[in-house]
Amino acid sequence: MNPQIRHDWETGEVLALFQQPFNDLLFQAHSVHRAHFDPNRVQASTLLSIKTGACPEDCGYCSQSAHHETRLERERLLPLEEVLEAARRAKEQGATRFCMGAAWRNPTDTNLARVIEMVRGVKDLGLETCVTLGMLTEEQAQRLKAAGLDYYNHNLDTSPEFYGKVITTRTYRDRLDTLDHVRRAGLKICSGGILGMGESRADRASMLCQLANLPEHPESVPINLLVQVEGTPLHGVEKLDPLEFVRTIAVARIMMPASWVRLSAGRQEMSDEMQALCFFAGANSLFYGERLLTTDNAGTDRDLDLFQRLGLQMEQQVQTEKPPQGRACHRA
Ligand code: SAM
Ligand code: DTB
Ligand code: SF4
Repeated sequence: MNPQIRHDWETGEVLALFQQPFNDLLFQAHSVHRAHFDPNRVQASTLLSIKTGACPEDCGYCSQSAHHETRLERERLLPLEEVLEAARRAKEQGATRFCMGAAWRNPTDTNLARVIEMVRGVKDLGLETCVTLGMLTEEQAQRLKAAGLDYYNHNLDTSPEFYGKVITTRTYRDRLDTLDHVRRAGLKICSGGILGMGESRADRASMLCQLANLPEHPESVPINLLVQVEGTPLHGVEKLDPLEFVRTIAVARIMMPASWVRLSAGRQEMSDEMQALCFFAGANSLFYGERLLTTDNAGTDRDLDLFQRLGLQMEQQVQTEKPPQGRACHRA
């Protein structure tokens, strides 16, 4: 067992990490990062919203909640071919994982069957697969695993203490239960949260404790900066100090040394310098492509320019596309 992989974090000691001088914190986080990863590599996932809007949940940050008056156009579950076309484009652009998101409280078994077809198709293109569909039963998680799904994304979003100020239609316990079902099914977990919702530093520390004290650390930990969407209750909330965001990335890196810390939503608002500090502090994966789910992402041209200026390499695609079924595979 690796003694650096701890599951017994307490909020007080995490706050002490946060409170260090910035340079000390970043030096510590970067040292941990180097001990576990190539510091000049980033993993890139591309997102697609496969079912948009009209969600029954009331998440205060979300453009897709039916409880808020946003300008979003709702869309039914996309046809398989449209999803595969987007996945092919993502692969051409260099993403290694394709992440499909649906605005559901939980998938029905009929909808899950359609998502399973998508997972199979994307996997056959030689991409890693991730889906985020809301709450799952263990049986549904097993069906996704059997279809070849690699990751399930389900965020804790914030601390248990702040949670009730953001979401009322689903409990923190519901989220932990879904993570448990996903883990029992043998899937990899992508779970993190959102910063800049008006939470305190103690809330950020407490959220990271929840993530790091799970029985196993999530393989991927997305740290989102709130994208403020007009019409949502969190639109207009006071913006987070960018250096506090960097500190949170650093603390996440120290607490979950072997996890991929994902610099997630909100990069469009971040300066190049802020992103560079996040990569130094231990962020080593991101969402890549022109769109997140319903909002704009930092564009690929800007990203490629930034990677080039920082000497960062994108993780390479390792799998190759499967040959069409029914044809023999001849080796040269
Ligand atoms: N409906 C599913 C669910 O909530 O589990 C999956 C999709 S949901 C959009 C995935 C995650 O995206 C949320 O848990 C939240 O952390 C993040 N997210 C959604 N809207 C966001 C926003 N405006 N800014 C930052 N992150 C956001
Ligand atoms: C995650 O933590 N962030 C992504 C992904 N997981 C599904 C979603 C970000 C959504 C940002 C707002 C939007 O585009 O709707
Ligand atoms: Fe629905 Fe997910 Fe948005 Fe919450 S975050 S309103 S569950 S789509």
